[in-house]
Amino acid sequence: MFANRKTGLWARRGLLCLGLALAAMGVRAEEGRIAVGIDNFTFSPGALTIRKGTAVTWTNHDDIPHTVFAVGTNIRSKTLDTDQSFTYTFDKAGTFNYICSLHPHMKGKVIVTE
Ligand SMILES: [Cu+2]
Repeated sequence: MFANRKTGLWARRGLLCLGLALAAMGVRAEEGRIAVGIDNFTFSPGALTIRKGTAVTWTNHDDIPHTVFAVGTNIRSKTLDTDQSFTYTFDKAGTFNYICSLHPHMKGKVIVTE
C-alpha cells in the first residue's frame, strides 16, 4: 500500500515535469512567430523584445497604406494596403527602431536578444 502511494507520487511528479516541459515548449513556439498590428496609424505593440531568429509579421488593418522601414537595415516592406502583411526574421541581436516611411511619426521598436 505504502509502496503504491509512493509510486503514485512519483508518477504525479513525472506528469508535472512533463507538463512544465510542454508549457516551456509552447512559450518557445509562440516566440517563433510574433504579430504586430497596424491600427489607426499605430504599431501595436509598439515595442517588442524577442529572441534572435524570431519572425515578426506586421499586418495593416487601416484603410490607408503603410510601410515598415528601419533606416540603415534591410527591414523595408513594400507599401502595405489594407490587410496586407510583411514578415521579417530578425537574425541579429540589437535594437531596431522603425517607422512607416509614408507617415514618419509612426514609430516602433524591436529589441532582439541572443
Ligand atoms: Cu503609415
